[in-house]
Amino acid sequence: MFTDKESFKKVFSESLVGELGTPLEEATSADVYKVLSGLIREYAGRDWAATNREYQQRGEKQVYYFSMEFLIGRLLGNNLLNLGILDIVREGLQELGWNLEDIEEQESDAGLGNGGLGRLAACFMDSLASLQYAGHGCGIRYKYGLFEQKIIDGDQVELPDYWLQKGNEWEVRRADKKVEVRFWGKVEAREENGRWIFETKDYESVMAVPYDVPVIGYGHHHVNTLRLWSAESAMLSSSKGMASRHYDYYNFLNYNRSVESISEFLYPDDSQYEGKLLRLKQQYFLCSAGLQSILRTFEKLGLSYDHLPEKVSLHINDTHPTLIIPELMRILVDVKGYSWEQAWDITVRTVSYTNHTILSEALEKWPTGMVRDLLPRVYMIIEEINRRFCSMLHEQNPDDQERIDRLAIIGSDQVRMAHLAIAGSHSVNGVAALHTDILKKKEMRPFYELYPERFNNKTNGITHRRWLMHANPGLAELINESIGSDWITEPRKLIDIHKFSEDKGFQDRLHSIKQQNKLKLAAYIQEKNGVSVDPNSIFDVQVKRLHGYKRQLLNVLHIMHLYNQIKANPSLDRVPRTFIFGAKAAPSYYLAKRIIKLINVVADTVNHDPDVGGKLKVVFLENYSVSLAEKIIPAANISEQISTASKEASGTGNMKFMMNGALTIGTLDGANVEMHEMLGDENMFIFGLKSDQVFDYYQYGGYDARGIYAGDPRIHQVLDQLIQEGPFCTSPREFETIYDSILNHNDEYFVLKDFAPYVNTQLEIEASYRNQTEWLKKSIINIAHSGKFASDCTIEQYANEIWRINPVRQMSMN
Ligand code: 26V
Repeated sequence: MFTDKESFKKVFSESLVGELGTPLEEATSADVYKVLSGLIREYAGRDWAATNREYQQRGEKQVYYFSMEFLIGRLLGNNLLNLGILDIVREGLQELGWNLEDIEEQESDAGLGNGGLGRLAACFMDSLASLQYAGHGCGIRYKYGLFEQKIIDGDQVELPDYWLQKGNEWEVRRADKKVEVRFWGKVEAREENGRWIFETKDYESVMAVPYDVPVIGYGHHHVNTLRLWSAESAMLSSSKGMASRHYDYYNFLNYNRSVESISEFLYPDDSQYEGKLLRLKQQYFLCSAGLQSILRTFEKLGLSYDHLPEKVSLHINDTHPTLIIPELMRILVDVKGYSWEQAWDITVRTVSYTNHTILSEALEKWPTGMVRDLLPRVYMIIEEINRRFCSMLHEQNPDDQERIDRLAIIGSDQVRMAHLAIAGSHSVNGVAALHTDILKKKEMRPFYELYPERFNNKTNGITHRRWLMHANPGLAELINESIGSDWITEPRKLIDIHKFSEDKGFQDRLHSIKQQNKLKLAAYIQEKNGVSVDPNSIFDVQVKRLHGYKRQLLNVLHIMHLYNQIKANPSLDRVPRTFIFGAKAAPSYYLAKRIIKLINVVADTVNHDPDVGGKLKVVFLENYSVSLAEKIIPAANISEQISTASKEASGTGNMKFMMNGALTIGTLDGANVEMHEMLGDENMFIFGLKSDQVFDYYQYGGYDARGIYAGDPRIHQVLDQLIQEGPFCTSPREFETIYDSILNHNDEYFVLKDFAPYVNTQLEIEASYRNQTEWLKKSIINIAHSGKFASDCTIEQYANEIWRINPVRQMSMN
């Protein structure tokens, strides 16, 4: 369509004028965004169709990544980058009087995820396409993404995120591919020719309509599909829909409302499981719709279902899509006539599962009554899976009923989704070495003993295309000039910049790139928060969901302590710091919301106290999101990864900061452990309890938060400041809940235990920052080692070790 700047300008101007019917000069940024993104979608459209044709012709094995969340953010910039036309378009627009960055700002973030799990799915989509794998996403097109956060008087207020308001140029509605999903009803069983037939009567029908989003690979013509399902009333298209005996007009209206609610919003919790019927409906909706469309495609190959595992991999992102297992069993047994044993063999060989958390409160357990009512036939199948699983355990060990009860898939009137996922898949992976180790040795130990060959590790990764090339073009350019551009397709080659770690020229340029990024962020902070921050101060950043185990509180208590020190001695010689936070709290997580308030109160006090004299600034940036992350991370000097050891399964923010040259202060948790193995103590600031120590305290006791409070005057002071009127407390007991969580609930996350080591490590950081040559050397070494955490490497491992697929190099290029 266009191969150079001039042809782009021509095509673009014509489209703009043609679509708007107004002269070029009258177009707004929003107009330009709309026309440009439509044009790019069309531009990629031919490759998309060609890729799909290729898949059909070659019958290559297809991977389907099922996830309730895809936190993809904005697409325009990354699509231009992957198509190789970013420069042409930027320069072309410039000459027409537009700035590409301003145009990109017009796009709403697709915030269809809570945090790490959803963002991982998005990075994986990018890597699958860029490595030319036949891998697709299967998710839900929520009308409302994760809530928009406003900070009002220091408190979080949640607003609906109607991200589709301005339309979505990237998606294509495929009404021709819609499928029916059935809920409720009664199962009737009868025997026919010696076979049991199960038929569900009086069910309620919902139509699932797919919206396809192209996933454009980097540097070639490979385009995969992210298929997002939307729920629609079945009444409009046929007489199906609600069970007919319930029909009347008011019932019809209720039915319509209940159908549309299925894909209405994303559940905004990321670590607190609640047995909500609507959430269960969403999960089955995704599994049933996704599976039907996949099997339709499979059937075109004309093979029997015995071949399914050779042609299809179904991967489930956490337990949320686990119903894919009984649903596939239902289709194979009830519809395709397979025996239970054959169907089970096919299912297990087709499905694989990733675990993302060991937090017990996040483990999904659905009340049996709810599953039985909503999905009667699926529930019968789960019961049968459970019956056979338990009798297998019984055969192995008839005397150990306790073991059977513990491992059972159904127990205490609940369906335990993790147990079902492990029993029904051939691969179970954790997301960082430590996490997988904990799964094997502790959390899932009996399952590991049962199926050792199923367990494996796949350390998370991030796409360097979004998180380095797009977010930090200056740094990408410096790397290109120093070692060439091979790292772009082979990110491990980033290691080649290691040889520049002591190179003055490289260091100086890295420094000036970081400074420019900091200046840009400083301008953003000035605009949004009205706070002026010193670009020469250390930008110390903690951005992630707000949760007790992530310990934003440890960070704030440290800031309060620094403030107290400066107040006591205003001439104290400290390197100026800007503490930057971004975090959404689950709407119902009261303690987390109090911590947001505390950060904002501390910010207010610190930023306005003349005694502090610019040594400290604290900024809470509202509405943390993918696009905001792209602004913040390239500007960071320090990355805060300070979770209670053992609790953060992997973390992926840690990798993004590392790739952008920030140094990490962190605990030995999640993927920090693997970062530390590569970087060593010199290039990473490790502190605090190790996971084994944490487990020991939980198991044997011996931790006494009050003792630490009594023994450390710094801690005593900051905790008292939470409940006494003073610089951080305008009304007494304002932060009593926080205070209580530490002193009256014995500090579940060991904030006080790690406080002193944290303070000391922050002092080391300061000393280190004073020596810029040493600092820049460490920063370069961090970037050099970050290639290991590119999601391309992670996806290669999934492809080789779990899915067993090869890249599909296109035969016909146009
Ligand atoms: C749980 C729930 C429960 C109720 C409603 C919505 C919802 C949504 C998500 C979750 C699961 C949260 C698990 C999760 O996000 N784990 C994170 O996964 C990242 C990617 O593997 C990893 O880097 C983080 O360490 C881990 O916390």
